[in-house]
Amino acid sequence: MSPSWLDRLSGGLARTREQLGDRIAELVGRGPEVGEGFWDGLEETLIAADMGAGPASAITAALKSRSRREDLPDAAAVEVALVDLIAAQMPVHPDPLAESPLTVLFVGINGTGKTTSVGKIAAEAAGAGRNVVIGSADTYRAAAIEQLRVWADRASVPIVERERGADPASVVFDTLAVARENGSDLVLVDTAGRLHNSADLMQELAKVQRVARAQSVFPVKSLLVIDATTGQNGIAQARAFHDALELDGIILTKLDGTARGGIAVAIATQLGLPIVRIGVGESLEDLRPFDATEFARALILGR
Ligand SMILES: Nc1nc2c(ncn2[C@@H]2O[C@H](COP(=O)(O)OP(=O)(O)OP(=O)(O)O)[C@@H](O)[C@H]2O)c(=O)[nH]1
Ligand SMILES: [Mg+2]
Repeated sequence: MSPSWLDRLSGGLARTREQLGDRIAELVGRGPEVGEGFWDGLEETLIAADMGAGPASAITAALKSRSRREDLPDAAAVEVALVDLIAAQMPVHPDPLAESPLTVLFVGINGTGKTTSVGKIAAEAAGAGRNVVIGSADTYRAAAIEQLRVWADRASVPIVERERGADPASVVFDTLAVARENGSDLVLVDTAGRLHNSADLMQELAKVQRVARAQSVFPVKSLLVIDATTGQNGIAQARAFHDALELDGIILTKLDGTARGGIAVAIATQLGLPIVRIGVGESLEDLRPFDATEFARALILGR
């Protein structure tokens, strides 16, 4: 039997959990007279996991006040309380991808997991009975079109593509025409990776979005795909893309590739945008909706 999502999530977060767990155990092992040193150490540990200074400080302060009010007798009790407090930091949002009908643009810097996310979400949605069409608006590389076609075939979903070098906005135009013909209720558009500090490329993307908004009879959502291994730079990417496009959410991939998976907490608390999906591996089953409590448990307790 293939592992369940919770096993995959827990496995994906193992590197972060080991570091956090080791440091928390070390801190707790110093004895019952928990002093300021303990709290400073905890805060540093959370920052080292990339949760961000603000959330790390808020979580530490809340745990400190809880430990004064209640008796937290041992490491296990501290860990359970920590799970609650980490989860409580992260706002809950409805899943934007649950909306129907819908057009979705996938944007982000190079190599973050845009194309594979389009493929995985197409397969998931088609499996759930939605009428999906994929648009291949990454026209820079022939390989990008090929790669997306493989995913589309696997999901048995139609794909709209044009020759390499074509205007990405024109692919969006064509894709939306096919969606109307097919009576589709979910349009997923892949775009080329681009640096958030390249003004030309950001303008090109804004044009793609304008065409989508003008041509789509469905609401248009723009999701930024962030690679968790880029750490705090992901926050900077999100701010730049949000300025250009007004994002609707984040897909956070490659949490399995880092010991700094706390970046999900920083993103969830600092951007005011929902984390729509998280990725913990390359297979279809490794991209799933984000649940704050599930995530916090897997991060700290591993189950
Ligand atoms: N380990 C791991 N690998 C992932 C995850 N998500 C995506 N990948 C891998 O990351 C690599 C890049 O993914 P793509 O989907 O091609 O990335 P992209 O953003 O479309 O890249 P460009 O189009 O070049 O900008 C692929 O090998 C994916 O399998 C994840 O959650 N974990
Ligand atoms: Mg791609």
